[in-house]
Amino acid sequence: MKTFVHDPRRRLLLSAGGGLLLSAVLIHRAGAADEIEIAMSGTPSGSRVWFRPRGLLIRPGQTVRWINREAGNVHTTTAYHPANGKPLRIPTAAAPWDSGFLMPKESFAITLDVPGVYDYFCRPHEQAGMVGRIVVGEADASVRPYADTDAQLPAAALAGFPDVARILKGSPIE
Ligand SMILES: [Cu+2]
Repeated sequence: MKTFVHDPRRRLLLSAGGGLLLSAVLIHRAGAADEIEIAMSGTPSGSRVWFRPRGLLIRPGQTVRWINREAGNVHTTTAYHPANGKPLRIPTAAAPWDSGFLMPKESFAITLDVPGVYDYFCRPHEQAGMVGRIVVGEADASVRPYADTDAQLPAAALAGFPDVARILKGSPIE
């Protein structure tokens, strides 16, 4: 329930009393039981930006929702895919996504069904290393995925992908 702690509705309801909080919890569970949040955030000055977690393991069919948790910066979540002008770094059978610019508090969700490794980035901040990696189901931990396209990515982006073996251990990687 870590994502829920950051929900601004909860803070409001907490101050309004326990009864209201209980109903908020029930609504949350009914509406987003299987969604996993990835926050888009950064330092107030914008000097550092990130997806959190940037490394995530999910089951096929789970939904991931990116939310812009900043007050004054826009972000995107964009799959590394030729449709987005980038090399392919998601499973070949998977559909690409591009959220477009998300203003503060806006969000974008997708459901990932095809097992494998998904690399994605933020359009305005790829050069600053704002990237993430999701492993859906199983993946080969012994190979470095998409190594053939590494040279086409900014160094800061490449440095941002957690190792698949580390993601497969199961704990979200900040
Ligand atoms: Cu960004």
